[in-house]
Amino acid sequence: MLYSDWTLSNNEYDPKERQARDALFSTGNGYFGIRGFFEEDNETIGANGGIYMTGVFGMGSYDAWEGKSSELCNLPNVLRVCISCNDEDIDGFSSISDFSQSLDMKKGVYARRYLWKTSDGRRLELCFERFASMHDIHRIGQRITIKALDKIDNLSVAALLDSDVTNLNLASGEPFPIQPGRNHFISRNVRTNALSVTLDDPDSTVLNFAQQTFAYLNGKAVTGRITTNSKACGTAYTCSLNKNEVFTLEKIIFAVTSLDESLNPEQEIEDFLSKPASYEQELARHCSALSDKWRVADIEIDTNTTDLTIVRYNIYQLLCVCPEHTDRFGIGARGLTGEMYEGCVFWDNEIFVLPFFLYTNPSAARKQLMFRYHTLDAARRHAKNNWFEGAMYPWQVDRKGVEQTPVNCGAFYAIHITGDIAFTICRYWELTQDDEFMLSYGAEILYETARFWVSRCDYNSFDGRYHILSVRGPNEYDVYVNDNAFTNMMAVYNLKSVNSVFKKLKERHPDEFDKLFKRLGASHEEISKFCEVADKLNIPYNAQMDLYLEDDTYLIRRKLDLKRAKPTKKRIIDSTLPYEALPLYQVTKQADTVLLCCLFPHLFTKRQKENVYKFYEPRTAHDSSLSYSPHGILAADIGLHEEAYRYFKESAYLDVNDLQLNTINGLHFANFGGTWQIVFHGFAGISASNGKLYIKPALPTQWNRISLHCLFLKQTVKITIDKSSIAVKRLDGDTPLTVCVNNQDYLIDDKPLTIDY
Ligand code: IFM
Repeated sequence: MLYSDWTLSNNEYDPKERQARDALFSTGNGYFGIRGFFEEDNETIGANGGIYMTGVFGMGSYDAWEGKSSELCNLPNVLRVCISCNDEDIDGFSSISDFSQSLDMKKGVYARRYLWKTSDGRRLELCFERFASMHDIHRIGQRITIKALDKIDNLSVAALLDSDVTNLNLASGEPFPIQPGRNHFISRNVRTNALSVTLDDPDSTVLNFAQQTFAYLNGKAVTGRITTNSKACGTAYTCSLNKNEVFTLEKIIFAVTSLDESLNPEQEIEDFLSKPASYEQELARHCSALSDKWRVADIEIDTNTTDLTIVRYNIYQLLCVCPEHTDRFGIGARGLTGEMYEGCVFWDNEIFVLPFFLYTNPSAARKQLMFRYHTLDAARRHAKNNWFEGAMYPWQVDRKGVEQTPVNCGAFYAIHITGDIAFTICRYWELTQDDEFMLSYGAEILYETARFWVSRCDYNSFDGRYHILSVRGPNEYDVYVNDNAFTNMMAVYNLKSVNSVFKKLKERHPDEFDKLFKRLGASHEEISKFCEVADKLNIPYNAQMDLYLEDDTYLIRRKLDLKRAKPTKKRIIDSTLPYEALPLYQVTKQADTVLLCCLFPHLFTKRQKENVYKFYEPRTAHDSSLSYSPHGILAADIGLHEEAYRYFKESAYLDVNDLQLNTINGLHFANFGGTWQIVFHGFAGISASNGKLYIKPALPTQWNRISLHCLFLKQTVKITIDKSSIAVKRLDGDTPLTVCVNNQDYLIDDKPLTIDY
């Protein structure tokens, strides 16, 4: 892989790596996610493309908790192109040379190039580029340039909208060849350059697509002919090319679905078709919209490593996945870049992804939290169906917030997600002071989830403590345990938050607060109960070791020889020991108590954090992509600079190096958010608590300086950190902000301030 400033590229064509690279070179705009697939491929699994839309799910293949599962739907391949040269199809790639593919993250453009030879040795240079518009999210641009390096008598290029696709089903990768998945279209309507399909989901969602194509020979327009069959439509062009002549195809695609807030999708399609689009204009608008996002999101790093580019790559993918246009859909664990986990949303979103948005684009974070509000009824139903009170957020959800984990696969235990959502709601409020959100939505979630915890805790009269039995914490190798410290502390936070949030709301908005209190059927007795359970909830801790324990049995389990259990990159459960064996051992699949120290950096003493890191780090298998970043953050916090940098590398380059061996199934979005967090919370050492911004830098030796923007209390702050000083500048707003460095508070008004550390 090659790294240069804003561009990630690859110059090797390796058929075995191709589908993993398709995921790596994904692009998107929060509405579409488009893998880096070869649009001219009509032969392999890649012929199915790999284009997804946020919230668009078809019928899945197994029984979930409320009926059939759903799965992220692979859309019609709207980028399909059939190219033939002197009657030979360009879709077998064995004879290509000079291959390159690159992602320009500043422009948001994915490009590919290679040379191809006909069987009688005539050569063509083919270049492809595409973007999903950040300006008008319903649009995709595609440009293909074909240059004849020898005379070509007959070049034929058909630009199609093709519904003859199935899901990729790349999880069936072994044994090769990959078996295609389902086709989700129960009916199709094919017209001139327009196509609509109806999905097999319970709502019979309709997706409408249209395209405009423009072709040029050496810059002069060429006329095409309409082509349609029962599944595809498009425009085809033929021409002959002398040596060095160039054929160019430009195409703009437009999509609108019955899930959009559009009153008349058909009319929108007609409007699109009737106004000629321009590729260059769409591209320019897209680049400018993306550059607005980069203005706040970018992190500049002065280093002679490739880290600047890879950090930008991690951030770029977060920008591409965020559905800023809606508050109805959450961000899935693999975003819109693959089908693993059926496209579902997990705690990955709140704990790993959203911190990036909380500090760089709070309104996008609010929309993600609103997704949880819109699915609160599903969480209430989930609690009731499992004989609990209040709202129990399911572990893995589709757009309706319904549990999608296969039945009997542990979702019943994975309840920390409920506390994780409550935690992030409080973080959002603390960072933005968005009282309207808290009064109208957030407080209701906090109250209902607190009710859940009370009904989920058990009181033991022998020790006078509450306990949470039978749970699966972040360490999923503990099939289930009692009193997982992570789960219990999130529950405590959730339970206590009701009292503290309500006090502030009452103070600031007495009338609205009274209405809220009534609406929730709240009572002071119930709130006292929340506090009582929180105060008496057992948090496993060994006083002699000053160590927080993952659960109540971790210390008495056997030691596991990790070298033996994990001799390769493969997960333990995929190589040496079955799931059932693991609760016998002191083995942690992914950061658990370590993560707790990252979420509550001001709660634990330095010694406690060191003890947690030293104890759990050697016992952690990192068999999940969610493991590296918390280790990096905590290592930075306790001054283990080299360890922190090592974990940063694992996290930042995770998909590029296919560290988890499953990038083919989609990129790891929690890890992208985690990488950002290592830089922001770890290396820059920024955290917020009680209305202050804390800065405790821990720059890696390989980095000389970092410079970033963050939003805090509705104001944008620019922070530049070098080896010995911190420069802070407020860029907008007029409220002085408090920044705390080395236990000293500094007031930031409209003058920049430099603080030595
Ligand atoms: O949410 C995670 C979980 O923590 C580990 N397994 C994968 C899930 C989705 O990323």
